[in-house]
Amino acid sequence: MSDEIVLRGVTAHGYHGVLEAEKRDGQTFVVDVHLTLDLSRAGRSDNLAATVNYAEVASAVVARVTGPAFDLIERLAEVIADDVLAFPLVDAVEVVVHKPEAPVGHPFTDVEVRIRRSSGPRAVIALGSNLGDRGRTLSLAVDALRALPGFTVTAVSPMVETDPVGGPDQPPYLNAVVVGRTTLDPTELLEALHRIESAHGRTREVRWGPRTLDLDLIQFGTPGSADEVVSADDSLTLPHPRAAERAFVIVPWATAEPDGHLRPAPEDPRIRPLRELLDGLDTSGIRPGPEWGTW
Ligand code: PH2
Ligand code: MG
Ligand code: MG
Repeated sequence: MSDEIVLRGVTAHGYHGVLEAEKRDGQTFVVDVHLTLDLSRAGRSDNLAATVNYAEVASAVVARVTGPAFDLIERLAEVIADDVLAFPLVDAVEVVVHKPEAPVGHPFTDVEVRIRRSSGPRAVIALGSNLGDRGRTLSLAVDALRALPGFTVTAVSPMVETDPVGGPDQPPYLNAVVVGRTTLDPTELLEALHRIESAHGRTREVRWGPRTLDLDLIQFGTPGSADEVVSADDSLTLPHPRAAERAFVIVPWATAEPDGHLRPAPEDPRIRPLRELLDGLDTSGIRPGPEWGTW
């Protein structure tokens, strides 16, 4: 897949540079952005939601050029690449920052820095809490995921309140699903999830018992594509072997990612649309939860 959107020559005045005069007077910066993403769905549907709005990309670029000053255009290019990769659907980006008025001390026509970054595979994480201040804990967990180096949150579902499934008698859960892109490998991501759980008082005790915070890695990579990780390993089974049967995972996930797909089990050859899984599930134990950001 090699579709691209190319936005060239976005021009704005900024204050990036090592020299004092550059920070004081500023100069013109010109930025080109090449986005790699699958445009076939937008091409078929004629729907802006199926692609990236290049006007929004231009605004993000201008905000960085005119924003807080960096010494290096390498740094400016890097933060622009991060911002662009945070747009849903973007697989990779090339950012070129030109500084045609740079104080080079000799006649020259242009200097540019060109970097290429890829957003890495997709990862789906299910969040649950049924002890303590559940909504606050889930909110803090999403904040921790947003702050996790090597992980970019691309979608967050609404919270749902759910009857407990399995395990001992226990209070109802709040559940949610976060979808992101990551340059971590699955083991590194799982370790990061465990660290976030521990930071919220999670101790690993009764299986399926009550917990302050549960972060489960549901899927890593896109099912059926080269970056999908399928693993029957005991310490990390991918995709999560029970996710397909759990309305408390599929309901919020399908809201966050209406076009999502899941391979129901590592050995299962059939990749199923979430909508189809949803049709076969009993969702009577799922209710709307509180709004995010009430904490
Ligand atoms: N998690 C479990 C066991 N049961 N039930 C609901 N409703 N939500 C959960 O997140 C949940 C559960 C084990 O992780
Ligand atoms: Mg769990
Ligand atoms: Mg767990």
